[in-house]
Amino acid sequence: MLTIYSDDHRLHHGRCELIDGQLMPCFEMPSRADHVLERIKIREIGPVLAPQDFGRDPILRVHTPDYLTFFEHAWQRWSDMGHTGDLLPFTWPARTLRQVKPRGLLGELGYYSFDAGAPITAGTWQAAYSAAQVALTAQAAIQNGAHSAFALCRPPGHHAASDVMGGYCYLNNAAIAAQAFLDQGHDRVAILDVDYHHGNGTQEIFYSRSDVLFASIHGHPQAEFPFFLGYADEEGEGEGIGFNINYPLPAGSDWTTWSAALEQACQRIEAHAAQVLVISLGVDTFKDDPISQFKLDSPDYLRMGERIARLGIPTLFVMEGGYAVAEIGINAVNVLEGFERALQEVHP
Ligand code: Q9C
Ligand code: ZN
Repeated sequence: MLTIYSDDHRLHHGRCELIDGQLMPCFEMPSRADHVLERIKIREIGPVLAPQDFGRDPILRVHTPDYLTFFEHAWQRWSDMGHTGDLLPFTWPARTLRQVKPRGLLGELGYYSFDAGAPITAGTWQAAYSAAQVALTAQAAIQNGAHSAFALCRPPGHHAASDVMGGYCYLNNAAIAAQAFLDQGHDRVAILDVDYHHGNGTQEIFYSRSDVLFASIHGHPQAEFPFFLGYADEEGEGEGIGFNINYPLPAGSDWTTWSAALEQACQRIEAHAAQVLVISLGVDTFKDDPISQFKLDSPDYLRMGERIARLGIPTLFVMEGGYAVAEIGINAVNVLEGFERALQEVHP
């Protein structure tokens, strides 16, 4: 399987996030991608190529122009004000407040974010832009006939909505790739989000549409980030009714519970007759993940890949979360290896 990877991810390295009343080093760190890349090479998964540059247009198919412009220039504005530390929001237009965009940088940042988990540093725009190009380049490989490809994106994307950042995410790499498939002639795409956290951004982007089926298996939002989206009764709206499907699971869920949801999601994807599949591949479902509460073990990721392969649909894997850095490579690449192994069983 082809992997697309850019060193530009290193340009994004947020300093701190607030945990337990303390500023802790960001869990979403550059070494995550390094470990996945290293494992790709050790296991000889296939070639690793740099992304092409498809420009801003395919990103603008998913994100609003004002959001993109704000994000691109936010660091320069911050640094022009004399700041050197990470740019982080601290006031959001929650209930009781108006959804009106202010003029100053921090007001605009609050308007364009939903939490303080997405720091903007000097290189964040370039890293996120390149991650989107990584996804688009892997998408192009499938469009040109590959059965699968792996977009080793960092920063991740699935919490980013059309004009909102948060949850370590800025540009929704999986959504941008899914939209590119539609724009290049496909009619029915499915996105299966297996990250531990609900893909609230992806859900928002496609919520009123029937061309993209969105299915997500995740920690129940009653008790888990992002808290305010991801319930089972969110089924889509308008044309999109029936094309959004959430599988919220309780803390402590293991492979038995998790794989039952995967089975249901796979059957729904088959019913959609998806021509192409995008996997939002988070491995923060791992038992030793430092910020998550599921109990998947490393061999379970092989089975996950096998089940996905049995759908028989061209599949784009897009890297999302996973914070047990020592095991992130094994777990993510196990999904790819399980996928390829199942294919070899069908076509030896
Ligand atoms: N700072 C992804 O896995 N946790 N995002 C907030 C307090 C946020 C996870 C903890 C978790 C975001 C892509
Ligand atoms: Zn996650």
